[in-house]
Amino acid sequence: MKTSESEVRLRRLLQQRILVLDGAMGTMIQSHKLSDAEFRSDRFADFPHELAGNNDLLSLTQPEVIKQIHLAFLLAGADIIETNTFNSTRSSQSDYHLEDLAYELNLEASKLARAAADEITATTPDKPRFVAGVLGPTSKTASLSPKVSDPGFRNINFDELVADYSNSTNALIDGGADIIMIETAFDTLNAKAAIFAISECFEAKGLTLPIMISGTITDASGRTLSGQTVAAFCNSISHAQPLSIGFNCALGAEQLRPHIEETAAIVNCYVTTHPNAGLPNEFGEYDQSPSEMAAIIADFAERGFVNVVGGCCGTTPDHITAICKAVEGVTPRTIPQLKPACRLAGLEAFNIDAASLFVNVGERTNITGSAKFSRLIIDENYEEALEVALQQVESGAQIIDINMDEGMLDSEMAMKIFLKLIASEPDICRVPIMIDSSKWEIIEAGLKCVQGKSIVNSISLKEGEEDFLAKAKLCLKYGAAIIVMAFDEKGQADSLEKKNAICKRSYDLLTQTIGFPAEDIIFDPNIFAVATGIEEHNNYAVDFIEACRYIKKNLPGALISGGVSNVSFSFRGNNTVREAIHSVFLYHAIQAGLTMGIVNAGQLTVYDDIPADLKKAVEDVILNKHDNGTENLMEVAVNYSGILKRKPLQILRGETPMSKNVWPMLS
Ligand code: THG
Repeated sequence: MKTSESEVRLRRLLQQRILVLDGAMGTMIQSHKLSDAEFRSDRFADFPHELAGNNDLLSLTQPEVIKQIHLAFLLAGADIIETNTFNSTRSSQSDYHLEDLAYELNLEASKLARAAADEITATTPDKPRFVAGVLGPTSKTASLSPKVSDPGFRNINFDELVADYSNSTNALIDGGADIIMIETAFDTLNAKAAIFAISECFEAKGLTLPIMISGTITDASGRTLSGQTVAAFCNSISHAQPLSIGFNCALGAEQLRPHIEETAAIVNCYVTTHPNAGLPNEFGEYDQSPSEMAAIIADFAERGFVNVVGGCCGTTPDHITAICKAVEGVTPRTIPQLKPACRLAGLEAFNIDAASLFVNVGERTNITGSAKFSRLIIDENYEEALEVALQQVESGAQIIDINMDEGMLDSEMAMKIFLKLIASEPDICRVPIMIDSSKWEIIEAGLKCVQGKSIVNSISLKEGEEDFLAKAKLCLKYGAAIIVMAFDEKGQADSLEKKNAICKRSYDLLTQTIGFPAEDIIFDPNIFAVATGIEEHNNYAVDFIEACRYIKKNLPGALISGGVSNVSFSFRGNNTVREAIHSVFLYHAIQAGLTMGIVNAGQLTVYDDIPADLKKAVEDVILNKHDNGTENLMEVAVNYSGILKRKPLQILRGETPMSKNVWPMLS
């Protein structure tokens, strides 16, 4: 796809200096004190609804006013001006019954800004000016319920937002914008819909523009309206590969300081901030003076936090002039080299890197893996089903796997309902979600309900390369990591050779054909049951463990997962023995490179607590040491039908580096 000339110019400038955005459109419009008749002009003179306050409409009815405001900010020194389109989505314009104007509003606003920028660039060709086409947050939130009594309710969904943002983005591009800016994002799911729409528009038009994303933090807790921390927000939108990430609006520059400082340290793109002119006063106005605001911004610049600065509510051309002076000659922040990591998020960020400890994924919210959960979902007892999820998190699950695959159920509906309900439970949704289904439709429906960065469980080469890569590309657009099963056109890999070959083929296709980041690929080389009495199954655990070693060594950056409870299926009914099998299996698989396991988070037995005779019998089976391992384990197992001593998983979590062999030291 084509990179625009203006992007090349913009990126060159960003390496040289701190760039300046414009200030508030709204404040400037207010100062014109336009009458209702002026808002309407001839075209909307007889429109039967109130239009005063619809600032975006002025791009059509008072284009000169808007252009003059752009010119004033450009003359004040702004390098980048923002289109007057903050509310030009269908969803926001529907408040004025003008949703059908959305395309035209974006188009004309983009043209106006383009004309103003070009006019000033012509006078100072050494200082080119840029137009950022603004996509606002809309007046609705896709991950929050507007009804306190109905937490699963939403007044907008992902698909509606994508359609809305596509329409706006196309118009902004058609009008000549250099940049697309997702601004004042307060619900990350809305922002993710915008990212999805933008990438579809770019594909359709065969071009790309730089994307700037600016979130907003609305209260002192330092979280977005939808409850995410700064780091979680950054992880959840990084798949846009934005030119910049930053924060604007809300509480003013000083209040943004810790968040901008944090952002500067954790994102590998440019950092922006365009705060309000201080905290609002008792009349809801912003009265921080240009010099006061510029002093704070100057400090951000000198500390190396920022690459682009500007103003939001209450800022005037005088503020922009002062900000330009404040950052002139100050070295822009250098983009840090981040270590490779799988950066997931719920309400909080969860990063997995080479130094991470073994990661527990809760398995109990699986309708095929738990009779209890299945009954609750079929009975539509979602309240208690949420308890199951909460228990997993409280017992140490750092991610929860959710599976609703069940023939008797509308699984897609159940997945959507459950994920929306989870989104209202901060004690659950602080962790990332693993969306588990054998049906792509269910996975995709799930992806449209989560604001964080999730894991898709799973995709594979089962239906061929084309289908595999199409799904992987969609995961990139939704912003999800992926579990790739060792499964190809011929079936599930049941030998080490097949596991290795399929994982290698999948890795090469993903990384080389579509540039999928290796850190977001999680291989699952199939954990099958051992000790089944069938001789061909005896080496299954060994093959899995050896496949882990192979992936770790040969597929750099990729992670490894598996459904641990599968391995002990033949001992169903004897939990003591099953837990011992899991513990021994994990002990060896983690050393071989296993990153994470889908486990019963509340019930992992400590390796050292397993009685010696049981441990030996289990180890012989797991490592397939001799032909009569299964018979031997069955004999030993009859002595262990009780409960083994358990330790809270938190202890395990703190002390199990994937890379190191510390399990025996735990007891
Ligand atoms: N790989 C990937 N995803 C997976 C699996 C995998 N998802 C599903 C499954 N396998 C992992 N999850 C479970 C969940 C529960 C059990 C096994 C695997 C389980 N359940 C008990 C049983 O069936 O005996 C519980 C019975 C009950 O409580 O009702 O063993 O391999 N990528």
